[in-house]
Amino acid sequence: QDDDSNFKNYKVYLVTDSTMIPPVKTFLGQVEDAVNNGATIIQLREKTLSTRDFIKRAEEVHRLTKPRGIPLIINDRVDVALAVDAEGVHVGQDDMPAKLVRRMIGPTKILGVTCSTPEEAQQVVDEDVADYVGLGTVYATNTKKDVTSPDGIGPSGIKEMLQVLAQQSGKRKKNIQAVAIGGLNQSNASFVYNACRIPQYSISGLAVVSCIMASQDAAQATRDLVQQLQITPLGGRLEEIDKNRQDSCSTLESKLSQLSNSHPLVHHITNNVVKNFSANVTLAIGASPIMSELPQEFDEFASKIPNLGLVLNVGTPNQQLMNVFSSAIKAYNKHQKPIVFDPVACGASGARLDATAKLLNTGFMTVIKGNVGEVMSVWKLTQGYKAKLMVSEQNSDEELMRGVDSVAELSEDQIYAMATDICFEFCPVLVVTGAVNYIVSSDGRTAKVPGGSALMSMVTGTGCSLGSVIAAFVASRADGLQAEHEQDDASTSDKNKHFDIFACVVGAVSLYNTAGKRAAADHKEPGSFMTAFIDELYKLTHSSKSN
Ligand code: 3NM
Ligand code: MG
Repeated sequence: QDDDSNFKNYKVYLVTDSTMIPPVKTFLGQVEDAVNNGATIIQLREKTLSTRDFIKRAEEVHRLTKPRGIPLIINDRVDVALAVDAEGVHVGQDDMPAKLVRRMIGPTKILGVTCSTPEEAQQVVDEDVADYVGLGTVYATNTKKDVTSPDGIGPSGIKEMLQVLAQQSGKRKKNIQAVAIGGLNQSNASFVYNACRIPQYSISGLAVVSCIMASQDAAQATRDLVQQLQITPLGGRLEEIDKNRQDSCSTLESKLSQLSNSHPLVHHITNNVVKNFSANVTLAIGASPIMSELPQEFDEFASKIPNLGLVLNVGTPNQQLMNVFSSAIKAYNKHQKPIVFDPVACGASGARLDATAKLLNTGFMTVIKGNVGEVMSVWKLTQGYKAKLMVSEQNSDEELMRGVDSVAELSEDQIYAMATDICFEFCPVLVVTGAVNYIVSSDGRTAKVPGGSALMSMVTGTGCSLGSVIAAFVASRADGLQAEHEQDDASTSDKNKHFDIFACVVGAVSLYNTAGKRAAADHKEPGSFMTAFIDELYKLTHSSKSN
């Protein structure tokens, strides 16, 4: 019963790639830094080495892993694995069939199989020879070119496969472990690790390539990843939520000084109607706007500009813009810079909802912001994997929505329930805008911020430009989504990046609506309200300065 291989630690799974080592670093140096700083299992993946060089490299890596009790898995090449007596083999769907590999390596070596669909996962369950599966591609990646789903399948796609694995229990000799792979890094690790679970089954770890192998500091990169995987969410189920825990006034004050000290740059890919207004709002709060839809410069922006955030607003969609959105998501994810996603009118048509789903699975969104109608549409996308549950099982969320004929009828509890589902699947922090604004985080925190003024809905752009302010606040953190350990005292338990993002978002929403309220005090018509609103944003963000 106690099969040894089931007790391997898959939590921090490094897959190597010798083609992306930064200059002055060495392949073995990167691997050594990883195994000395928390990597729990190593897969040697070489696509171009000669057999002789592959074996030499495998021996070198094995000398690093074996004394530390870290398993070495060889990708694809059963012969190389046997030659160096590695601890296991990993095969993809085009490689040697798992059954044959098992026959060749014997019963005790570790065997892993890549799966991208529930059908492939089902086959692994039925064959009953693998110890673990690598599930992907979670988010779009440049590391592997020939993946089955280049856009990514997102946590929901992973959960569909977990559903299949969950049905194995009792039928198999040993439980199959699962790791998620594709586009994962320090900025999304804790989110994805916690999002890729269903009540009966959780992933055991994350597999990464570039965020360690291509890092200038592989040791720190590994420690950051380990730290992110230690974050456990507070629970986040509705009944456990303390609905008013966050004090939005004190949050705003501390976040305002962060904002004015950092001069964030907000890159907008937004709709044609609001570009000018969003740029003015961004300037008013002391941040800088940049408008670009040229994918060729996104990577340069994201890699070089500090305190950078992206507003991705799909309000005036077109075919070409979809590619622009995808490129931006990939670049900002790669460099771990924040994205505020605004799914404007995403429920307007089936095509728009499909496009929204595609973007949400292409990469990790730091914050999603929408009105109740948009949030309801995004919520529908979270129900995908549940549709595959057996009919006999109760679907409490369907229960939740039954009887709701219009958005206006949603109760506060229903809004929190939808928001929580979305935060478990698509983003660490969600903002639901309206007469009352709800901010919900995947770690279970929530805040409620009163709306500014009814006049705000009379000025086009006041909805969308909240995205600019949120992006500025989130980007004002010292270094985007990275380097949290440098600002925070290591002794506190609040090392949760999501918490800090949450606080930034609460600050942004508070500022925005306070400005709206102040502007409405003296201006009762939309035109003068609009200019007064910009003035109030300016005053609120510049008054505390001592110049
Ligand atoms: N397999 P990175 S994606 C090796 O989907 C591999 O099966 C994948 O690299 C799959 O962490 C992938 O740099 C590469 O995004 C993942
Ligand atoms: Mg392969």
